[in-house]
This record gives sequence, structure tokens and C-alpha cells, in this order.
Amino acid sequence: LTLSPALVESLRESARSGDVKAMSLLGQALLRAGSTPADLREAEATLAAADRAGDAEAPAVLAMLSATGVGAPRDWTRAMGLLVVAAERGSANARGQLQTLGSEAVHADGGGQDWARLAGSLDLTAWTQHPAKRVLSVTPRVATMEGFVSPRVCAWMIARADERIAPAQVFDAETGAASFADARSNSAVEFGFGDLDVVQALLRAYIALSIDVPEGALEPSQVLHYAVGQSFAPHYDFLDTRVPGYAIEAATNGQRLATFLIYLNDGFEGGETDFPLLHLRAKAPPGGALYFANVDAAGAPDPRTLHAGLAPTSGEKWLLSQWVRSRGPN
Ligand SMILES: O=C(O)CCC(=O)C(=O)O
Repeated sequence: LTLSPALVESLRESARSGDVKAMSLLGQALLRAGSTPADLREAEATLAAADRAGDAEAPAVLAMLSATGVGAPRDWTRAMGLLVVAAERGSANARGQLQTLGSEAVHADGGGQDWARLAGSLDLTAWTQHPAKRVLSVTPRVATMEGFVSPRVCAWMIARADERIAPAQVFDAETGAASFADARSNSAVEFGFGDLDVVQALLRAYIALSIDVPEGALEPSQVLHYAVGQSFAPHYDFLDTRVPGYAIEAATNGQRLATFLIYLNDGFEGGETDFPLLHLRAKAPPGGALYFANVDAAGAPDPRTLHAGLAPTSGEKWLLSQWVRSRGPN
């Protein structure tokens, strides 16, 4: 939901005159890219007013704020409680999140529409334990983690991405702009702050924990889609600091230390992540993660990390791609 300034202003007018839907939409629009601290405060106040007036979506957005810890300390219990309120008022999004996060035992027991029960069954301990890793290469570090997330989380991420996927772009160091290139024939969607939800907040926290980096070092997550024949040609994820544009980017937002991939589906052939210089081709079952360092022990770009997303030869491939910086933005 990205709106022009004129539309935001007209929503503000309607919200002032007590239009609850306008309050909720205004709150959501204010959380989109480029929001200032003042936008955030206005969004919170507007969403809280919409929530008090019984809006179904506002509590789901407030749940996201609680889950990300933006504006107030992170509070998972409050976030889940707000999702239950939204679900009970009919929010399909909140219902989907609770079904994604609830335990399989509750689903098996017929509790798949029991919002409070689903919320209560969230196993927070499982999201805060380091997953087991299998090291495929020591230097540069390449490792897999089986069953990193559940099939329900994979399905949720595919559905969120499928709503607005578009051809992938590459970052141009000369102009600093994103552009389309033959090197990437696949599609991609990036999840900015306003696109987040409780499921994604948990996922991002878990990724950061599993590789021992602060959450602030995670770039916006992306979901990639490859149809048969589509690929991401061999490339590096580190910022080559010999190129002035990348040096500025690395100095501003940190070097891209690592790449964390989650395979979201199966039913495709080919489509491995290929490391030609390491003679390694990796692919994980759905929910499995593949993680690799892009820099050496001294933090310098490691050219051995050259890698490609190979084209599926049948089926389609969905992948979550998480680039990790050396620190949060300056
Ligand atoms: O699709 C793949 O397997 C690789 C993705 C990739 O290269 C990246 O996200 O940097």
C-alpha cells in the first residue's frame, strides 16, 4: 500500500472526521518506505485509534510493530494477542499468520480456526535455539541447516511474495541505481518495513540468531522465483570496494558479509545454488537453509564465493534470499 502524498492527505482528512477505514489505511501507508520518526508516531496513534474503533486490520499492523520492536520494546506475547484480536474481527491476514505459527498438534486436533489456541501454541523456544549446521566448506564457510523453518512458514512466504513478484533487478555501482540485467532472468520481491508481519519478524530474528549477527545487519528480505530456464548468473554478493560506488555503499551501510538462503518449495529439478570455484552444488529440501560467508576471516571480499542460481529444468523454484551486512546502516 504505497500512496501518493495527495492521497495520504485525503486519508488524513477522512481519518480526522472519524472514518475508521481511513485511519487504518493511513496508519499502514505511513509505515511504507521512507517513513520518518514522525510518520511512525502518527501511524501508531492512528492505528491505535482504528483498533479501539474495532477495525480488523489495525491490530494486525500493531502486532507487526510489537514483533519488530519498532517504537516500543519487542513483545511477542502482545504481538500474538493483537493477531488474535485481528483474526476474531475477520482479518484474513492475521488468521493466516496464526495458522502459520500455530503448532501442528493444534492443527491435527481440529484447532485450525481457534485463533487463541493457535496463538497459545506458538513454540517461542524453538525460535530461539541455534539450529544444527552441516558444514560443506570450511573456507569460505558454506553450511546447511535442515528443517530451518516449517512447511507452513515456507507456504506463507511464497504466498506473500506471489502477490507482488516482479522481474529481478541488479544494483549498478556506477549509478547507484537498481536496473534490469541479463544476468538475472528470475523474479524477485523485496519486503520493506511496511510489508513485514509477525511471521517475518520471527523469521528475521531467527536468521540473525542462527548466524550470530545483530538483526540490524539484515537487509530487507527478498523472495526469488525461478521458472524453468530462468537463472541468476555467477556473481558475488560482497560489495567490491575497488569500485567507488560500492566503496561508498559499504562505508555507509556495511559490507555484505554473508548470504542466507531458505529453500521454500520442492517439486523442481535442477535449480541448485552453484559455487563453481568450490566445486559445490547445493540445494536443501523445503524449509532448509544454506548459508555462506562472502568475505574471508579478515573481512575482505573472498572471490571463491562466486555463485549462481541455476535454472530449474522442471517445476519452479522459490527461495528466500537474505543478505547480511557487517552492521546496521549508519
Ligand atoms: O538462487 C540461488 O540459488 C542463488 C541466489 C543468489 O545467488 C543470491 O540471492 O545471491
